[in-house]
Amino acid sequence: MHNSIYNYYIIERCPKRNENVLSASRQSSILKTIFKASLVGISVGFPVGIAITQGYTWYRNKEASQTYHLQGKEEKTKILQEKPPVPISREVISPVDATDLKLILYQYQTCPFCCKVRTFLDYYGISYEIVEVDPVLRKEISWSTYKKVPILLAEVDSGYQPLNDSSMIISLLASYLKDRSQKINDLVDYYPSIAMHDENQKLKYEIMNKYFLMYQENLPTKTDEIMKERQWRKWVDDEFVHTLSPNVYRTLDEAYKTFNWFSEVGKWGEYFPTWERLIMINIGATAMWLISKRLKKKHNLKNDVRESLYDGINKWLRAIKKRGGTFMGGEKPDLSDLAVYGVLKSIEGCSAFKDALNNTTLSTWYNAMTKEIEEHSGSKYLMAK
Ligand SMILES: N[C@@H](CCC(=O)N[C@@H](CS)C(=O)NCC(=O)O)C(=O)O
Repeated sequence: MHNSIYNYYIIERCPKRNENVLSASRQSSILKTIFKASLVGISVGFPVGIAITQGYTWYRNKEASQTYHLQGKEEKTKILQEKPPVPISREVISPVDATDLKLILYQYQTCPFCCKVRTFLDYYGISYEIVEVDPVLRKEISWSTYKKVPILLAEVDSGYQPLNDSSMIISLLASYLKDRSQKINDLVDYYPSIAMHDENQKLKYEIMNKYFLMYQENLPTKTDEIMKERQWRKWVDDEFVHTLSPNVYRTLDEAYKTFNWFSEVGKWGEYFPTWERLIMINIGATAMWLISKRLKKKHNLKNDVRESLYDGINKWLRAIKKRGGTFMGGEKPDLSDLAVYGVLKSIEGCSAFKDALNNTTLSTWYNAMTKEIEEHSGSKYLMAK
């Protein structure tokens, strides 16, 4: 494991890891299914169970029809006048920060999406403050209508602009770094959050253009490279990240080891009361071991889930080889390199990661990436404003 002066190497998983890869609606439907099954089996008997199930389905359909008219509605993230009164957990100060950005990252240290954002910030040598969110109570983000992490709060002229979703955060900041005449709060308008229904008719908000950089007049010439970068970033979110959970919670023993490692590197002992930490480890490990079996099916992973992990890594490495150069971006990492690295970093202490190093040729690219990030190589490309 790598150490660094900034401590950004700490890799954990989301304590509520199910929510990385499983939509909130899917999760609650799994829990409700378990709950319904217990009701049927344990106490009330088969006919009553069917009645409850039917009633529940009717209720869900009714609920869905009530939200249906919201389809297409845009949710605006408003600028906050005041900084939320939440204590900062720690600061990451970069001596090479060439930007004027003032950022607070609300995160779970172990969440792959949060790791992705930190990887981006660290590569470009941008300083930021961190608020570690309590994954059980989430009171640190009670000021936000968006209930997931990461959330990045950027100080702007008129207050504090919340930015939601890791890929949107990265695209927006990358657009800003390319042309700093653009204002953060203006750039937000290019990434509207639109209401739509998922496969379970549950209302959710989808962020438009989240893999797109806003170039304005300075359109890039190498459009094929831009498109490739975009596709790989989407692959990370849509496919690759889904191979992680079933791999780190493969057996109950592995799930416990993973959660204990999260607790250790995430300093849960410091941030959360003992009872909460024990709940997070015990319930978390057991629940995720169970849920990861469903995730394995949902995302069509191979029977031996390690094979799916290696397949994903090999697909990525083959594409780099085909392109030529050390990174997908050639001689320097692009946003897709940072995305793949970010999510892999989040399993660095798990046996799945060690197995991946032993069974693929990942280490060459991974070590080169670690060096780039620890040296904040991206800061070379940023000029002082
Ligand atoms: N698409 C989002 C996904 C973020 C996400 O699912 N985050 C998880 C943690 S890893 C979360 O906050 N889930 C809600 C919860 O923990 O209550 C992104 O890329 O930022």
